[in-house]
Amino acid sequence: MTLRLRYVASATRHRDLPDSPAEVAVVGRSNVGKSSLINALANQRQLARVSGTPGRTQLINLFAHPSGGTLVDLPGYGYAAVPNRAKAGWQAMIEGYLLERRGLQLVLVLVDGAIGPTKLDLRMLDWLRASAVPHTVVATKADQVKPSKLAGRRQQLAAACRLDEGDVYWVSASKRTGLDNLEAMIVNLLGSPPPRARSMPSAR
Ligand SMILES: Nc1nc2c(ncn2[C@@H]2O[C@H](COP(=O)(O)OP(=O)(O)O)[C@@H](O)[C@H]2O)c(=O)[nH]1
Ligand SMILES: [Mg+2]
Repeated sequence: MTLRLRYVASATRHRDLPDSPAEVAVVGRSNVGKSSLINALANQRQLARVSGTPGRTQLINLFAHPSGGTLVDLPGYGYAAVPNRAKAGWQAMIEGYLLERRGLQLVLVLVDGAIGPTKLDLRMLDWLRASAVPHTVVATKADQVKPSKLAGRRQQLAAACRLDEGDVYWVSASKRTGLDNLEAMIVNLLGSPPPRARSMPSAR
């Protein structure tokens, strides 16, 4: 299967992005494989730029599906060489997007399958839970785990994320494994009718 995506726009602030009726966002630390996964799902080599230099994708990148739904590649977190002031800026950018973006249906939190969740991944998961932002964990680079270790690693990673094993998607962008289930889930969300209602403070 192929997720039909075309690049639409990039922005530093989510308010500058075009509206979306239904959106799925990809987050994770720099180098976890966000761009590679989007390219693999779309079956295009250069749709989302794959960078050997972590931390370079500093923009919110928006891609559109024929349904009208959209997919977003968020800037990666946790790149040590970035100055604190820039880190704070990125955090505000990502948090603003996650809390305020209308039409957001689901956040895919990418975790390196070979390494397991980092402290920052766990912090992101805690924050998403506490903020009641719908999310799912996707373990990347499954090809880097020895087949004999995979069953144990699946258990460990899910437990570390405080999830059931069956709730974690495992994918390899390079070997193109595990993509069909993920794609079916994404298409289901992008094709779905307009956004979940956001609860607003009641006017008095
Ligand atoms: N072995 C392996 N390497 C991968 C996979 N996905 C991404 N990578 C590599 O991980 C590095 C970071 O990938 P990238 O997609 O740019 O990560 P991003 O910073 O999260 O967008 C690149 O060198 C990729 O080639 C995968 O499924 N398997
Ligand atoms: Mg990237």
